[in-house]
Amino acid sequence: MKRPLIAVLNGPNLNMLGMRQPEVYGRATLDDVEQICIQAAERLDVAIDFRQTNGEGELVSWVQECRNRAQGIVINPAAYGHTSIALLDALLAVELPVIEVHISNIHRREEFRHHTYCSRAAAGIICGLGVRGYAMALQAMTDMILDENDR
Ligand code: CA2
Repeated sequence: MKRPLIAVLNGPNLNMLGMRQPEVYGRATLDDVEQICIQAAERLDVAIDFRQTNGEGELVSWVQECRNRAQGIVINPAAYGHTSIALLDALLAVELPVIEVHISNIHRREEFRHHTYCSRAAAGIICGLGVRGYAMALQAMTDMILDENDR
C-alpha cells in the first residue's frame, strides 16, 4: 500500500531559524527541522513534503495543492497564523486534518501572538515544545490518518 503523504508547511522567517533569537527558538536550523521530520516520517512509515515560504499567497497555494494529494497538513504558519484569514480559508477549504505547530510558547509571549486564525481549522496545536513539536505533530497526524483509514 502507498504511504500516506503529510505536507509539512512553514511560514515566513522560519528560514532564519538557528541564526537569531536562540533564546526564543533554540539553535536548530530549518535544515535540522527537516531532518527531524524526515527521521520521524521514516519511523512512522509516511511520506512528507517539507516546504518553507515567506509569501502568504504561496503558502495559500501550497495548502490548496494539498487537496487530492496529501492526507494531512502539519503547518507552522509563523506570523501568518496571527494575521491571515486567507490562510485560514484555505485550510478550511482543503478538508484535510491540520495540526498547527509553534516552536515557542505563543501564550507566554506578546498578547498579539496569543490568537491564531489557523487554530480554527486545526484538529490540534502543539506549541512551546521546541522543534520536537514537529515530530510529535507527525506522530499525531499519522495516528489520525490511520484511524480514519480504519473506519
Ligand atoms: O514559535 C513559532 O514557531 C512561531 O510560529 C515563530 C514565528 C512567530 O511569528 C510566531 O509568533 C511563533 C517567527 C518565525 C521565526 O522567526 C525567526 C526570526 C528570527 C530568527 C529566527 C526565527
